[in-house]
Amino acid sequence: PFLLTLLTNPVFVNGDYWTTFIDDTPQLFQMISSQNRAQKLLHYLADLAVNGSSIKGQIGLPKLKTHPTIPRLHDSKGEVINVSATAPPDGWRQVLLKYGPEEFAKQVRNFKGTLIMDTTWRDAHQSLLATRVRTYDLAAIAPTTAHALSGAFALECWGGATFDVAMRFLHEDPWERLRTLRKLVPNIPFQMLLRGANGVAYSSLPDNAIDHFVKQAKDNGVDIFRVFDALNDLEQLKVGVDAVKKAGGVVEATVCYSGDMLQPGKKYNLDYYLEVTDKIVEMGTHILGIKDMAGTLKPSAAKLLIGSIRAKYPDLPIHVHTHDSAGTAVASMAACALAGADVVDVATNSMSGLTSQPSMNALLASLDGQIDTNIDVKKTCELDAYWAEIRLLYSCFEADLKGPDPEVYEHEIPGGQLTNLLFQAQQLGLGEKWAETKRAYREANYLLGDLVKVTPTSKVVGDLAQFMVSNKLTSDDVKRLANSLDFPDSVMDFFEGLIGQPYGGFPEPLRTDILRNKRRKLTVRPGLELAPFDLEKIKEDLQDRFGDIDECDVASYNMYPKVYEDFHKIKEIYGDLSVLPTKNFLSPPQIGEEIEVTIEQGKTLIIKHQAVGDLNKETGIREVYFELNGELRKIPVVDKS
Ligand code: 3PY
Ligand code: ZN
Repeated sequence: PFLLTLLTNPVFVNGDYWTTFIDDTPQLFQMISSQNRAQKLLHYLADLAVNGSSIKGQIGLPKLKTHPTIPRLHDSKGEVINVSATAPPDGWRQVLLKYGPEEFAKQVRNFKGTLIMDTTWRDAHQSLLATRVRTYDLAAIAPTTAHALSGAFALECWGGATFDVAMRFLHEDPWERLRTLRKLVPNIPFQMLLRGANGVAYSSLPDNAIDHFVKQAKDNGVDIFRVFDALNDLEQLKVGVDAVKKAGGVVEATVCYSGDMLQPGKKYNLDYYLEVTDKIVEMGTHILGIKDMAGTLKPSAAKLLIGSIRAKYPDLPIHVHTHDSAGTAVASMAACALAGADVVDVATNSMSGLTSQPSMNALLASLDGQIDTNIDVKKTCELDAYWAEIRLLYSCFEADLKGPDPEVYEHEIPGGQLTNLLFQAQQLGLGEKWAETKRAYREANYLLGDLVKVTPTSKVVGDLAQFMVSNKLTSDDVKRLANSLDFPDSVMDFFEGLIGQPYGGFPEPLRTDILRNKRRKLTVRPGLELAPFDLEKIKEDLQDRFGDIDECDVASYNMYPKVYEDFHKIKEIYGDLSVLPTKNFLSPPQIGEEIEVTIEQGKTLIIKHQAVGDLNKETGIREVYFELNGELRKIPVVDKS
């Protein structure tokens, strides 16, 4: 009866059950949480069978109707490599573990050639598939990857948007992802993207929360930290850099590249980048990162920029990141390699191009005969077969971008955001909406003083652009009406100084007009105004509320308190959803379909979907029938249709 009460409660029916309902109805919540893991998973599958997927951003069903197959790798003699039973060859991680960050960086610099970092596990799917690739599919290919890419500088696999999205939309624990992958890949360094003083959030946290977060990241498997600040605000950057130094990680302090520096009159020109580089070198970094998040670094600019830094700093390892939005990224990364970059970013072919990183094998082919990349081309092609299937498995999250966007040099929208905005415009019918959004983005950027645009400043520009489109405002309108309009929160935050100080200062009188007397005008970094978190107390509170929690939970909570709480509540209802194969996470089970779920090593559930019962018109409930390891189970589900 309890369950029926729960399932027929209007709050539950309306789908709001993991927010207010559980807080207000603890006894029901406890009852559900006591159910066993298998039963909880059945609830998820039953709900999927009756109501379809509720994963945010999903349109339709995966195009791949099977589970992806793990490709076989062959050694140089053509023999199949048993990747699970054979230890992968030693890689750069062994160098790091043996000699530490300084010597690791030195050896990377001394490598005669250019190394690659594969971004497939982080930025590629963040840019193409709304960051939706799950641990399940990463773990499945990890042993093969450890063999195929054993010569790579690193795998980018964590941080950026993946942290938030894992918990918020995939209902899985990002820390568990890190630990799982780490166990499976002992030989290739792991890299993460850290947003300086923001950690992996959208605004500053107290410094001690950043230190705490980075320490957990290092202890759980991250080796190299690409640290950036969205405004190249060095005070903000330093918070992240210092945290990584304290944790003993490899520091890759990064300058963000924005716009095409070759265009005359640009605010961000060669002198600017050299000045930021000088300050980063002064700050102390093992590696210099150059982050071209919109893909506006043309090959000739790449040659000039990398060549100039190389000439000034012969011993500084340089690692370049780009996106292929304009279609020129292979050429640009080849130019970087030839100009003396030590590492460049690429993605596996099936997850490359468009708003993602350039294709790994296209780059290797471009450099063939000129530059050694330490990579076995044949194995990477074998590995890529998996990602061709994964791309289809996650097709329901893909914006339908068909080719390069030559306007990126004008609007300068970062890769991931370009896909997001396109996706939103597609929902509204694309056409003129998309052209309008891009135009407004460009105008918003200039209104804000021509910003370096990357999370979170890109969100400020995007929000202002959408505000202008929906209120039919031109730039002149915004300036004229600034003291009477209600701007989006992110714009207010930016002008207050909560995201840091922009190069060249804030545009006036716009700042004063927009802030009026509603907000302060910060002149120092926001973290200085924040009281340190009481980490012990937070831990105790979380323990009281959620039971078995650790330092990683504390770090998750610090970054995203509400997302963390919701994640926990969903976990109490459905159990650990990360064990479900993706096909069964996203698409309703078919009658007669058998689903194999390994809930822990050696413990596999065989779930067979039998039937969906008729709708009980009084209660709005349907019974869903499964066979669980041969036993019949009946799950009541509210039909939300
Ligand atoms: C992020 O911060 O998530 C980014 O990918 C920035 O490029
Ligand atoms: Zn990127």
